[in-house]
Amino acid sequence: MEPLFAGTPPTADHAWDFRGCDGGALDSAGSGLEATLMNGAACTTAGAVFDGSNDYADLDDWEWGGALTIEV
Ligand SMILES: [Ca+2]
Repeated sequence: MEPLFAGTPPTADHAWDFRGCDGGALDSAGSGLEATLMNGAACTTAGAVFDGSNDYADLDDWEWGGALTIEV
């Protein structure tokens, strides 16, 4: 089977790990940007859990653009 991606994956500019968080998570890249879970979204040891009704993660604002990839 051929790999879907050959080579070294790029390093993320920002990443938020919700496993074991406390209502939100700080950017693990050290930017200070915070993601806050809203409207019932909860932190668990497996990550953020959304109840299916109006939940979201509110990210601090930052300037971004150009080519990008988002992974969830
Ligand atoms: Ca909700």
